[in-house]
Amino acid sequence: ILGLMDGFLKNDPVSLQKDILEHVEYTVARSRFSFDDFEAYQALSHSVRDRLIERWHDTQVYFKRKDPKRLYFLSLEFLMGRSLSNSVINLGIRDQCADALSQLGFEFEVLAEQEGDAALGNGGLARLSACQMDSLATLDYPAWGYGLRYQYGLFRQVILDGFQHEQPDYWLNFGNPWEIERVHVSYAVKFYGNVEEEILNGEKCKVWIPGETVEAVAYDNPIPGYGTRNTVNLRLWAAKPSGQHDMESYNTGDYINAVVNRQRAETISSVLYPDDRSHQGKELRLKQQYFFVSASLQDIIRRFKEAHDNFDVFPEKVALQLNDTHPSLAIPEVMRVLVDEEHLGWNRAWDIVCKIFSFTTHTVLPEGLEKIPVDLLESLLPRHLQIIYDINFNFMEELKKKIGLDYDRLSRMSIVEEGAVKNIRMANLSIVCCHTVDGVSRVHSELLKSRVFKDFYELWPQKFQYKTNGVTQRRWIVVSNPGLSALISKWLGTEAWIRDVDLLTGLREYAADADLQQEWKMVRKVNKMRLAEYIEAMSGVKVSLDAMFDVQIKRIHEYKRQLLNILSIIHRYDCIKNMEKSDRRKVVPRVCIIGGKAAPGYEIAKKIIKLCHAVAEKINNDTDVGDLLKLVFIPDYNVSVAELVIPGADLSQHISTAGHEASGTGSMKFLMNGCLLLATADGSTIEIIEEIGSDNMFLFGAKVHEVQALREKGPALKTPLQFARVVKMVRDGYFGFEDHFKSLCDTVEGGSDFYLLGSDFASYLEAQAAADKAFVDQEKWTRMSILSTAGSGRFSSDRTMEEYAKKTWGIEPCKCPF
Ligand code: 26M
Repeated sequence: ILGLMDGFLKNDPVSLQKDILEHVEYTVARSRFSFDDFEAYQALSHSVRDRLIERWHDTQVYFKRKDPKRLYFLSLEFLMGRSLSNSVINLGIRDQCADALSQLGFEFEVLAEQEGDAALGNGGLARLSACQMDSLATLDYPAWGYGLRYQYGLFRQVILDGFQHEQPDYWLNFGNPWEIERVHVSYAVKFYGNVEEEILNGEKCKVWIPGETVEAVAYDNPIPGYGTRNTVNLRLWAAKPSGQHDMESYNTGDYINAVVNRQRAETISSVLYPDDRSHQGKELRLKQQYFFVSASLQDIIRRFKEAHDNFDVFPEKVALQLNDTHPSLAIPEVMRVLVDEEHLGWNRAWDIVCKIFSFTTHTVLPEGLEKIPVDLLESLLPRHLQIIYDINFNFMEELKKKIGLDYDRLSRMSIVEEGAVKNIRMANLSIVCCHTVDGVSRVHSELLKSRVFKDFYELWPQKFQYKTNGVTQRRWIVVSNPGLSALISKWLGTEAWIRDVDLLTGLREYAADADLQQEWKMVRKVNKMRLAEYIEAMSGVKVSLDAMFDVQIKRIHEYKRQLLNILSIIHRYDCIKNMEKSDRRKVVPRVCIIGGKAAPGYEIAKKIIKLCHAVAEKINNDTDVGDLLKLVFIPDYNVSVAELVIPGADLSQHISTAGHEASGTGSMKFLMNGCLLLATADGSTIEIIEEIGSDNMFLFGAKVHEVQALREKGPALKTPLQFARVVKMVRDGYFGFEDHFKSLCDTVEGGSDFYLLGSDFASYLEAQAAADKAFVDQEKWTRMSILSTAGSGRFSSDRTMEEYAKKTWGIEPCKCPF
């Protein structure tokens, strides 16, 4: 072992500098005497990559030797953001890198800014996967992530004249040092064709004769743990033309067309679907799902077979986690492989399937549940459709024995939805076949049990669990807020909280300490300055550092109620305008910051973005109001923008209509950074209240159990006068574009108001006033801020992953010893 250790790359600044210069010359192919920031970033990244590869390799060899039960985390989306800062911090070489660079005349921070985001996902679900990978690595779990290597990530949002436009995110343009292409790890994935019956050893069996083959090539992304050598793998698949592709056309002499058709295979992994709510039953999306599932399972089964020759131990070695229903074709695929290819027989295969799969759902809304049209599945994956029918037949028979011929209930629970278009209900398939169905917060799980999946809960109560989401404090404090990170370590007298986040509670005893308060305010002020500079650069708006920075950043959705926020900003503006000049001194200055992308086909969400710009235009140019109120929209919100904005926020808003946000994870990032929350009692906020107390945040609005009754009241509901007034201002064209905003106003007036903006408005304004009042008392505010960070430990993804490992996956840490 000592001999091997000698071979390791060294991490002192001199060795790092030597490596960086070598990469400048041999990898980037520039002169070591002259290279720019981007080239320096590339060379540095390659030096870090080398170190990642070493650890990755050792970890994988060790896993192979120990052969523990492994977790395979299947997700169509991972929002990794940037990798450089995160990697050097987890490797423990941040300061050494900075030293090495400064002697070369470069600044680490500046180089880190050169990196573009890896945005292979939409929002909450995708960033959650990324946080969980960081925790799995840090906690030494023998885990693998599997996903798709989209060539185009989530679209770039460009704002022209206040309207959102989408531009392609061709993120691989300048190469990606964080991935390792594995040309030799590739699998054939098949589509289309038909199913034939064969007699094998006197028994009838089904054979799928596919019509098209595409090759899946592996790209490995090492994920380093913090304070451990363990480095796990995130394997993403790219589609490449297969050797067997369309030989027919070659033979008929149409060479050019054959090559062109071959190239078309790559479209499968070309683009991420930018919708995070509707499922439109598109063939390409289904192809993506199966492509990724098939390649991952071939890889997993190959690895298993290298060490074992009996599938009965498969459940002792493999746990498969489905991140929502998107990868749920894995279920019929495992059945197909075990029955048709491994010839285990249906019952033995089914027994295995029931032991290996678990499933987490990330939505509350029944319309968010994924369905696949039977026609589509039949043509693309004919054998899988048969298998799903067989699973459903067995399930229906079993169910009839238990509940009798209750046809309503049988048809609600069926995996197959009958109707004008026949659909496969992917959630029902997942619940039937998984041993555990997890929600992402306590209240989410209650809603699943009492509404969305009530029938299933009554049948299998033991399957339904929840693991409240969490985020990684490595990225969301240490990487994004180094000032606060150092301050926390100083006052706790240790950096151990970076691995053991519950230690943050130790800050509670100093919450009122004048020295900590002073230092805490300083750190926050520096973060606000950085944010203010960014705002000015992006929007030209100058903001005052004395104002309260009030932030709402997340995907734009009606249920997340950005419109409620904008309407209350209009109200605030209107109040200031109508105030006596002398009273204006009492107004707490605010900078309202909104950011987020709307799905390209989501018209109402796009109108909300336009309204935000129209209102901002009016307010920001009103010299009468000046610094008392500003509104800025931050374009192209993504992970790296979040890393800048969150540490600089005083107040953040999480104001979904109660019962609609399954969990919410943005709130946890703000909480860790000492930002106060203004929120409804929804999703994980309910659990945050338990940790930090309701008097350390600003709560408002209807509760989950009140929403139904309020909706039923409908038009009879009294909405406050102020609400009608601000909506009328929009309708009457006070901000221009009245024709454009009419349909937007109609969503909250005239008896519709499905998301209850009107009925929550008065209580929202009260919460806003309470926030203003608290902000005036900076000592009190700072204490609340410290207590927020101190109470954030429970919302670490370390805790979530430990719960999954113990309760759902049955895996144990496997720590690489050197
Ligand atoms: C499905 C089919 C086709 C195209 C896109 C999709 C799709 C992609 C992402 C559907 C939903 C998607 O994400 C849903 C999501 O992000 N849910 C959020 O998950 C978070 C993590 O659990 C929660 O905190 C949020 O409350 C929840 O909205």
